[in-house]
This record gives sequence, C-alpha cells and structure tokens, in this order.
Amino acid sequence: MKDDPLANLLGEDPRVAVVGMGSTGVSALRFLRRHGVECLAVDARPHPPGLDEVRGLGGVSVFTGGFPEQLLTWATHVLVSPGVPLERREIRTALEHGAALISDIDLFSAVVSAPVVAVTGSNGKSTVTALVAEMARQAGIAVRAGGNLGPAALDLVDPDCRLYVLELSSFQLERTRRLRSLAGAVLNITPDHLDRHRDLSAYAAVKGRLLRMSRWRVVNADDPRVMQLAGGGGERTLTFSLRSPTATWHLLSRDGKIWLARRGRALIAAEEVALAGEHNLANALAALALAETADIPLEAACAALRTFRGLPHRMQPVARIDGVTWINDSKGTNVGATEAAIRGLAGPLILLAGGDGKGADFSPLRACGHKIKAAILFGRDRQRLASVLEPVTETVLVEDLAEAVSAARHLARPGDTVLLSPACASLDQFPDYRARGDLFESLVKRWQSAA
Ligand code: UMA
Ligand code: ADP
Repeated sequence: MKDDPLANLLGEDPRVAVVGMGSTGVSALRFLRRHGVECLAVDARPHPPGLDEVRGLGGVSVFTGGFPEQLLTWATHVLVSPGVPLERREIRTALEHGAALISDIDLFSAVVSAPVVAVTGSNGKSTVTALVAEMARQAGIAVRAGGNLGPAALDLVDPDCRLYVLELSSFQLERTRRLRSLAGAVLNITPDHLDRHRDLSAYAAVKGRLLRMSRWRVVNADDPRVMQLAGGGGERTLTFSLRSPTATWHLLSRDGKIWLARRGRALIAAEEVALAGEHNLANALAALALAETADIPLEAACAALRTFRGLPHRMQPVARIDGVTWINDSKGTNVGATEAAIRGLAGPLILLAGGDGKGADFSPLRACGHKIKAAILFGRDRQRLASVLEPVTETVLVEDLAEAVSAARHLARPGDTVLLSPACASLDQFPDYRARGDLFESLVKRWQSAA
C-alpha cells in the first residue's frame, strides 16, 4: 500500500467490505484486489450477477443471501453499491462501529490524474454525458465516459485517458466524499427516487454535493431548485437557459432562426442539432458549457451536435405503420421525463405508461392530458396512474407491456403517435429499462413485418 495513491484515502492496512456484487461491487473488488487490499463481499441475493467473477478474484471472502452484521463490523471501510439504501440496519451498524463509508467514485477520484467532468440531474444525464464524450472524441481527445450510464467508474480507469466524463446518480453522490471534478453540471431537479430520499429537498441536496466537489459549476438557470443549490450563481459558474438571454449559454433568435449562443454570440442553429425536442436543446447547451470547461474546441463541440442522434431507449422512433408512429422512450422513468417527452411531440398521443412509480406523485401528468388521446397503463402502479389521468383522458388498464402494445394497435388511427414513456422504473416486471424498451421494439417490429 505504501506508494499507492490509495493510502491517503484508506490509510494503512485497510479492510474493505463491499456491499453488492453488481457492476459497482465487482469493479471495486477487482480494483481493490489489484491494489492488494483485503476485501469482503456481501450480497442479499443468493446468486448475484458478479458472484463467479468475485470468487475468481482470490483473496475476497464472499457471503451471499444476506448481510451478516458481524461481518460488516470487521471492516475499516464499507463500500455500498448504489442500489443498497444506506439506511439499512447492517450498514448503519458497521458505520456506528467506526467503519468509514466510501464509494467507487471516491476510489476512482483518488487514482485518476486526467480531468473529470461530471453530470447529474433528474433527467438528461446520460444524454449530456454521451454528448460531451462525443464532443471530446471529435476533438481527438482520448476520452472515457461512464458511471451511472455504465461502465462503472472504476472500469474506466486508463492511464492513456485525457478526459473522463461521469454520469452520477443521487445514490452515487450521497455516498461520495471527494470527487475533485473539473466541472460538475446539475441539469434539472424534478421528483424522482422519492422511495429512497426523505423528500424532494433531501434529493436536491444530494445533487448539490456535486457542485461543492467541482471547480466549475454548470447549472440550469431555468430551474429554481438548481439555482438555489448553486447559491444563485457566482464565481466559476456557467449557466445555461432556454429562456433567459442573460445566461452564459442560451438561445437567441436571429435571421428567422433559433441559435445556440454564448453570451450573445450565435454559434450553431438549433435546426442543425441532430437531437430532437426542446429538452435536448437544454442538454446541448449544458454539454457546450461542460465542453468549454474542458477546453474542447467549439468546432468539435458543434460537429458533435450535428451528428449525435441520442442513445437508445430515449425518444427513439421505432416504426411507422399505417400512418401511426411508434416511439420508444423506455428511459422515461420518472414524471419529469415523461412530461418532457409529451411536450416534444405534436399529438394526438397514445401513451403507454406504468411500472414502479418509486413513490412519485403522478399529478403533473394531468396537465398533458389535452395531448393524450388514450393512456394505456400497465405494471404495479397502473391503478395510481389511472386515478390521476382518468379525469383528463381515456384510460385502459392492462397487465403488462405486451397487452399494452396490443391495446394500442386497436386504438391507434393514422396520424397518431404511440409513445412508450412509462414515468416509472421497470423493475417490477423487467430486469431494467433496456429490456422493457427492447420488448416494446420487438413487439412493434413483429407486428410490422406481419402487417
Ligand atoms: N443488493 C442487495 N441489497 C439491496 C439492493 C441491492 O444486496 O438492498 C445487491 C443486488 O443483489 C446487486 C448488488 O446489490 O447484486 C448491486 O446492486 P446495484 O443496484 O447497486 O447494481 P450495480 O450493478 O452496481 O449498478 C449501479 C447502478 N444501479 C443503481 O443505481 C440502482 C447502475 O445504474 C450503474 O450503471 C452502475 O452502478 C455502474 O455505475 C442503473 C440505474 O438504474 C442504470 N441507476 C438509477 C437510475 O438511473 O435511475 C440511479
Ligand atoms: P437520465 O440519464 O438522467 O435518466 P437520459 O438522458 O437517459 O437521462 O434521458 C432519460 C429521459 O428523460 C429521456 O427519455 C427523455 O424523455 C427525458 N429527458 C432527457 N433530457 C431531459 C431534460 N433535459 N429535461 C427533461 N427531460 C429530459
């Protein structure tokens, strides 16, 4: 451990308990073993996804099917995977016994030397992360991107990398102490994960940690909750806005066109940006601000805006069948995302929504009712969604996504758009949002080839 950059973080002879053997846990165990750290790995599942690899690492004591409390108290440090709530009794006991909480992001930060730019917010994180990485690539900068987006941060570490771009979730931020990022962006704050955070202000405060750990702060001037976290702005703060021309990065109208601009200087026409929808113009402005902090030349940044069409499962057109457009927005996993998706489409819409609502209040969706011809609702929280939407649109309750697609086929008429944007997590019926989006696409395409 002596000459190891980890010594400052972990001290002499650390013993680290890693809780959870998913991608975070496995990446951390791989990393810690490479640095000769004594480890223990636990997981509530009898056969977690990373079990075989962890057993193969050697030097890790492995326990599955629960977190034996006495085991965690053995540790000097506890690294808790983002999916595991910190409030769990076993974790609290370990911390009360003097173990220090660390995260994979703390370890990452201790060993990387290239600058890190990080992105958080309720929606748009993955898009902005991927977009900044694309801007760097276009500039010929060796860049690696991941974090919540995947791969896990510790799997990105590479001595040849010149810029890291991390997407950070509220769960990752709440357990990270020292990131030392060059820049941190908070894109927006709307309710999400309220089954895990005490309330909206606690959730917002966690996002605010990123601003305190970053040299430059990139914040959304249109979002009062974000501006409150940023203390209204100030030194080394770059703002972006769709509405306010006084923001650092903003929109302006010139020669009959809307432009993306920096302090009044028009740089690229909105119509040239390949991503669709107004919310993606906000994402583009945030990415430009982050690119500025990382010295990515403007030409490369604009070139990326012209070519980057977005990530799968985010507002992706799947098919047009008999005059009906089908769109996969399976990554719309909270109310704010689904509102943005609906706002960006002309309608009439048939909305496919439902799943695990994570304790959210669905009532803001009512304001979108005029665009929704019918809402087909599936999964665990379908009834709660129905009670919100019934006063403003026709609702159809079904068991699962397959039934929802079939109901949409019968209801849709030429000119309609069928939008899968569930406003919920998928975990009640799917392994993740990708599996949900993939099933949607395969059901639609199967029908298309049969039509
Ligand atoms: N586990 C327990 N007890 C629990 C909960 C989980 O033992 O109470 C175990 C599980 O059995 C699992 C392990 O913990 O084997 C790891 O769980 P994890 O959910 O933390 O999984 P990871 O594979 O490490 O994935 C995490 C992020 N997951 C979550 O935040 C829930 C991934 O984000 C991220 O890509 C990955 O780290 C790498 O950084 C996913 C996500 O859904 C995409 N994120 C949420 C979102 O985007 O809304 C925040
Ligand atoms: P995240 O990583 O924060 O979940 P993504 O970039 O994956 O964000 O986008 C998830 C969904 O959120 C998209 O499908 C889209 O509907 C919505 N979305 C994307 N950007 C924004 C934004 N800036 N504001 C509101 N909603 C957005």
